[in-house]
Amino acid sequence: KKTTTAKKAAPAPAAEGFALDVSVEQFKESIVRNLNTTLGTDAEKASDKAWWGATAAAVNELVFSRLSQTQKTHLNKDTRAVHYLSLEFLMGRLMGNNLQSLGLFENAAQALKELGHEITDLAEEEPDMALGNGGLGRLAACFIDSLASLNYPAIGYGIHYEHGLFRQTIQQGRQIERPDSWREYGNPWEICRPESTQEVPLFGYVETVFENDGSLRKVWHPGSVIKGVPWDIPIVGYKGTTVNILRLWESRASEFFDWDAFNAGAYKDAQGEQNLAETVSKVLYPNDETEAGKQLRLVQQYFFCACSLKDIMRRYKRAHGDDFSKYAEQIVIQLNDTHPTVAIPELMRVFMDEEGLNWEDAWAICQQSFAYTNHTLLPEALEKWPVYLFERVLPRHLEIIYEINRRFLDEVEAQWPGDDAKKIKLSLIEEGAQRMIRMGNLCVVGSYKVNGVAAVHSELVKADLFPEFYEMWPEKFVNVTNGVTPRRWLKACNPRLSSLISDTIGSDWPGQLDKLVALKPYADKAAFQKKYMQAKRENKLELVNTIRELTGVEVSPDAIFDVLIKRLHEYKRQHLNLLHILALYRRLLENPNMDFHPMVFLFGAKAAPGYKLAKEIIFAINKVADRINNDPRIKDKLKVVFLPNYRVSLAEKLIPAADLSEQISTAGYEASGTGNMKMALNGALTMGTMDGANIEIAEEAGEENMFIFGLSVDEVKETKAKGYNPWDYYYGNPEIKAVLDWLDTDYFTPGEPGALSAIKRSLLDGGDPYLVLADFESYSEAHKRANEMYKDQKAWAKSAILNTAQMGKFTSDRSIEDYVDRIWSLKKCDVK
Ligand code: CBF
Repeated sequence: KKTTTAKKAAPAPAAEGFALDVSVEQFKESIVRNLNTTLGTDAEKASDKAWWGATAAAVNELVFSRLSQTQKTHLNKDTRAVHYLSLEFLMGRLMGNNLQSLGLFENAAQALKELGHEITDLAEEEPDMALGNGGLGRLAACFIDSLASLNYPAIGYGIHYEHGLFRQTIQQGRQIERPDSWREYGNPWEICRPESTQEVPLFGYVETVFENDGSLRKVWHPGSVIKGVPWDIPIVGYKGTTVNILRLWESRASEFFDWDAFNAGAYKDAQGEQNLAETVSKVLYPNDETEAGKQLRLVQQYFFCACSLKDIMRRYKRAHGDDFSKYAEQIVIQLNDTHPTVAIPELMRVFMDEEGLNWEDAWAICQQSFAYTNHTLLPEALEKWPVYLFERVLPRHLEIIYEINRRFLDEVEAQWPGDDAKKIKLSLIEEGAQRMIRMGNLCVVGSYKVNGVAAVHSELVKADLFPEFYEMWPEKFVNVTNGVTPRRWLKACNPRLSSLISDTIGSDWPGQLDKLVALKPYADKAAFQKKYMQAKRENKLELVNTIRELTGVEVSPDAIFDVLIKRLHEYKRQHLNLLHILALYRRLLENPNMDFHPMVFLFGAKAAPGYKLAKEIIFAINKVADRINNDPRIKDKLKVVFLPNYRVSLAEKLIPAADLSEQISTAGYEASGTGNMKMALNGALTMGTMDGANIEIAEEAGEENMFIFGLSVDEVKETKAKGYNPWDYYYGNPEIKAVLDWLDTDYFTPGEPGALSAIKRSLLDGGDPYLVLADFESYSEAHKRANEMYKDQKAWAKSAILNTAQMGKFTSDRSIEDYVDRIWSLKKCDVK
């Protein structure tokens, strides 16, 4: 659906000094030519989609030459490179980003205008590339942007899913999942590379061959082989001349069609084989922070790891032949969470079974090549695979894991002689009725570095998750705090604020975000405050239109826009926000003239399809929203909006318009968060717990420029250790009791009392595992402070500016430099 452009259009960004020398006229010529030669249409009859496609083709004309130049340079210089293995890359749209990186956004916008089109409208034609669930996948996208922008040789490897994260619609308040067919009509940004196709063995059995010299050799006889076809997405570095690639593997049947089976009348069998192979890259698993545990998921993991390692090996051998002594010098493989762990035994298998290396040499190379990023402490996200499943799908890998484990347990014995409890705890195999492989442990054993994603999280990784491993190898554990690319998350998504910043302090900040600190002296200046708040207001006006178009709800730009956008999960506590909204509603019903600045509560969230309570929370938000938005008694002082189908392109509209950024996870549960960084960068004040990167945001922005509430990490632990009883809060706080009891009535679901009771049940009978009730009062107090402060627009503007000014640390460029210093040891490689 198209979004009407704002009443007052955003200023065209200033022409970039580094821009390619492509004039508006040349851009026009290229677009019109591509309409004709690439899209097979012409300016008179072309649809918006065709105009968008022609513009993409015009951009590609500039990008592809840089891509081949980058590849030639990396090959000639034989550079060390990072290979970022991730099951998820949540890319969003690419047009705006690519144009920004080339410095040509302004010329392209002008060219399209002269051809009768608004670039912002055409941008809506581009489907989001939603090949990820949430934070982890979006982080991977920010990282490959920064790697290219900083001229580091890097490749992202992932899966070319036919269907990305499901499209969410809301029907009668409930989430309905629909397939996401992002490339139904093709994708102009990708290039198929059939010449680099790989074959991936699966299933079968392992034969032990006794050689004449008395040695043993293992031969894996796979039961099936599938093909991996690579699709390359060019990743255009900001300002730089580097264009790296994101290589995504698509699965295909190894023989396109089994003609013999077909001719013999076994049409179904032939078809069946092909279906199986093509299912592998069919769909992204929609579980965020929950292990899926299904055979297909394991096959996906192995498929993309095996293809990627073969690709890495092909490139390595081109430069070094069979001399593997330089492998770990040239290659670093970053495991984005445990999802690609199987790459470790796979590389061992390749070295030993295919390249003839002995165990010691192969293991030494592996241990120096892999590094692992942990993104969560949640037990349900820590992957474990049943041994029987592994044995069926990857019999040779299971043998290798057993041998890694045998040798590792010898080290444990050396460290803690005779301590069997330690061995049981640390073993790569969890014993029990169902024997399981612990992928996290395998990652730690097989990697030379392990990092968490925010300071507090990295400490908890050492202290709570892997304490014994930390004792064994303290130097392995490091922190790299996450970051976000300021090109997408400020420059492109918030042109009003970006122009104001560039006009005030110059235009270097997108590549050097710490330059924003130069805004600090302006935080007190009335004239700057006015312009800053004006930009925010215009962004809010634009969002008002979007909200109306998407939901029909009318909201006022004068209200405080309170934004909670992230995956739906109990630990993220969307229900804490909801209970507080109910409390505000009650207070307003009791006293409609209460001193209260009007608020609009905005939610965006997808729930994993099988996560029942998360879906009930979405339902409850929508039902409460219906009632509140249509209640004339509260005189529009409160509005609640659930925006359907939350995704990157919707985030780009919400973030610039946010006043308050809700970051309200139970302390100790959100590893880092990155939405918190994006919103603070765009001048929203954080309403947050001392969790994940909120802690570092507070260090940078100043606690006085945020609304901090709730139990700290240690207090959460203490509360739980003492024996937390949510009923104490229910009986101890009449407001909590009233709002929870309200959910049992039919006030929000006429004729259906109890339709929203699931939340109350989980909080009381379910023990409130995420301490929602314990934090309620402090959350409510923090909101009172925020509401009060908003009335003083100058004070608010000052804090908002200070947030923007002090977010320099949270650029993903800094994260990448930290990875380079602490883990990757890469050298920049200039591309002429
Ligand atoms: O590190 C990136 C993000 O990853 C998660 O989304 C994840 O999938 N485990 C975490 O939940 C976030 O805290 C983190 O920012």
